[in-house]
Amino acid sequence: MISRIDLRGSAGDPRELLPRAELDIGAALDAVRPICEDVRLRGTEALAELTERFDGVRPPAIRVPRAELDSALAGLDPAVRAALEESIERARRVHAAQRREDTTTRVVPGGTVTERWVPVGRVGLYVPGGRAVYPSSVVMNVVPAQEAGVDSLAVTSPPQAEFGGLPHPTILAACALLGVDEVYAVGGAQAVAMFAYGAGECERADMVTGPGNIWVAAAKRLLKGVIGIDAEAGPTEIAVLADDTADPGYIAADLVSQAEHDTVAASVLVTPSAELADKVETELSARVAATRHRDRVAEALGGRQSGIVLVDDTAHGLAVVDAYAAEHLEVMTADSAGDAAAVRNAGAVFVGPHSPVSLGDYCAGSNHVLPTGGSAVHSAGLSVQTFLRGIHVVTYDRDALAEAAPHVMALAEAEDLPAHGEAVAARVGGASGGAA
Ligand code: HSO
Ligand code: ZN
Repeated sequence: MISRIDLRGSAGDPRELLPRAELDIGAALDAVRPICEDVRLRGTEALAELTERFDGVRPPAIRVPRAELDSALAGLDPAVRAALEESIERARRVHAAQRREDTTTRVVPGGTVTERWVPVGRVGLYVPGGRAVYPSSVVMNVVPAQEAGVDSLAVTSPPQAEFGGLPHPTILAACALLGVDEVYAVGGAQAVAMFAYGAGECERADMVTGPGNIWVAAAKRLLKGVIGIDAEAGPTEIAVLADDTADPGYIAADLVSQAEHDTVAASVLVTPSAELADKVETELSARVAATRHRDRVAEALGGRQSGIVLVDDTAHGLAVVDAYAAEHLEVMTADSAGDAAAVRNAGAVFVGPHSPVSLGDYCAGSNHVLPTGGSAVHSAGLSVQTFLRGIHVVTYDRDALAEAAPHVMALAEAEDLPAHGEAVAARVGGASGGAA
């Protein structure tokens, strides 16, 4: 059911042997272009028509009334409410600690550079509403934005015909718990355009974040520049680095857990132990047969993006998981902490037998919006930092400028930009002329 890839004795680049599901966002660009243009030109009228066309429902208004948020919260299952509250609280603690202090460096006497961290002014958050209804993702997007100090935060999610044209009630309840009261019933590419250009009651936003389907990803790519975006999220991935000290039952459970997201989700085990590989395979068969979404899971595990990879030893395994750069990496080895510390590329690392990815998905305090598709080699998950800009504030006095002047002038000359030097000479005199 799950393929096996034997890399023992091979020192080459394993990346080609660990293919990933690819999302062809480029092909969707032409389809979303007229939609975004329509929203730009006709605002709420376009939104109403597009919503009717794509979601099969016409909400009474694009903005969800406050009373609907309150009643969704009142109707929320108490156990789910308690879980969301705990998730929010833990995420707040972790993300509050990420907030950086402004730093001032005295470069020379009389010359300083301060890095001032300033939150993005207005952020729009997209929450999917089809098969995947993830109130946990509302938490993971809203908490870092709030902890960064973003003061205008709007959420949008597609209207659901079965809920009278409102977004899913657990999404509304999560917004209410987080104190977000600006919520729209708009989905797809048109939602990204609404944030990029503004429409009716929804003022344009500076940035849009959150996962979405291929149309949402295409609209983000198209409108990037008009509006800031987070990463383009692809199908979820779990890689497990384990040796024969690991529990095969735990590994199988975790591989199945992320495979449940999507038929193109990737579940990869990297191990030097063929015996462990056999045991995990046996455990997988039993688990897949018993799990609710067995068809989806079986397709994901059987897909070319999933597999069990045999390596020479743990060091070789570390090289393989680094090359793969998984969104989620679990380390269950004789020295889990030591091996995890050696990992260079991963969205998040889960250490030891009692830190499964699903804990991180909901309630570890860590963020679950993480780089996929190998982008963990250059990017990190969503954090407070995503919503902050470090502005350099430069303050030099006359003496400090005079001292730097020859260097500015030399470099300005070298770049054939003499007016650059003259701007300094105008203040302090010097070779480029001008009054002192
Ligand atoms: N594993 C997903 C996040 C998620 N899991 C949401 C459950 N709900 C991507 O990191
Ligand atoms: Zn998950």
